Amino acid sequence: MNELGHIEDLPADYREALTQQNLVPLWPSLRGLLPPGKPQPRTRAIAWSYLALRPLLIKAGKLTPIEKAERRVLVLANPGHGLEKMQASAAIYLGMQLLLPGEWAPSHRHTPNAARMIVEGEGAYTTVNGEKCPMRRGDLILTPTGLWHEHGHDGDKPVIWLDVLDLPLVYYMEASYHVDGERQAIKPGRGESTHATGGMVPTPMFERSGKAYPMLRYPWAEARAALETMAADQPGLEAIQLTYINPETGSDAQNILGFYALMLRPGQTLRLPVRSPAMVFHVIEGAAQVTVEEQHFALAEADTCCTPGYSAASLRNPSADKPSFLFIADESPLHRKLGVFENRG
Ligand code: 1HN
Repeated sequence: MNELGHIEDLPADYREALTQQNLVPLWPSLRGLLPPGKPQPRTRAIAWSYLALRPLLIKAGKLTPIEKAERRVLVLANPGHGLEKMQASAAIYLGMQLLLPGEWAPSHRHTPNAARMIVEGEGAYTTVNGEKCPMRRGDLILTPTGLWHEHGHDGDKPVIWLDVLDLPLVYYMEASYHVDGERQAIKPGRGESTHATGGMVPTPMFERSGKAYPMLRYPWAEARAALETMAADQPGLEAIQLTYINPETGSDAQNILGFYALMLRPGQTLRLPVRSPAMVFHVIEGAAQVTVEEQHFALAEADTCCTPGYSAASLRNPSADKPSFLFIADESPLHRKLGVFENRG
């Protein structure tokens, strides 16, 4: 039942005749294409230590001037895909980017969607379509598909952030390209201050903004406060989680990847449902032990890990007295739109 013919079962001259006509027999590959019961992901559960990568990123700052690099990034590559593929999962790219005081990463726009989770430092900012977004630890800043973006740094210490892009998917679709631009003029107006009031959106002259991406910066101070309120309000609640959304539509903040903030109470263990999308966990504050099937990862602050889809994972906060806070990215908006999303409980 599980064994179909091998390519070698076919006569060599027949195989050669097929190749000559650009034809391939399906049956020797059918079980690999459609494995029984569940996919066999290339994506491996893997963790990247911030303590280990930070000196290498700082060294990149000495080895390569920003003018030569344009974006100075060490990619968090999943060996299951091959490091050269530079992907964390089928659809997720992760990179740690360094900007030094006074540096400038010039303006461009591209088809893949990007989001940044700020890990370290003060004084840097990203300008997205003219909107100046200060970068502070734990902030989530979106640079959705097609929007101009550039990074600057007025502070006096290195700034480091985690880039999360849907690049592997957009590249696979042969839809990935970029356009270079001029330095952007800063426009007045800050989406996060006008859209961050829960349940309300601006309607100047009774009309909504009509922007596809009205909110570009999600300040950590507000997300953290909302998680703490949720935890205090519902002492029996297990998963203290918020989803980053587009406040105009209530949909996910971006079209392809989903973003979430999660709080673990002191000592809490949270079993996650087995779902089809791959996930990324990044520790904003505190620590987290991630168990995926038989593997264990002890994540410290600023560490990042990813888990393949269809895997059983649980999260534990090892601290007896401090909550921990995680940033999560996943592929669920993509899976839902494609109709392949599954939650197996
Ligand atoms: C990009 O444009 C940025 O703008 C960061 O900071 C990482 C990785 C791949 C392709 C484009 C940025 C990127 C990227």
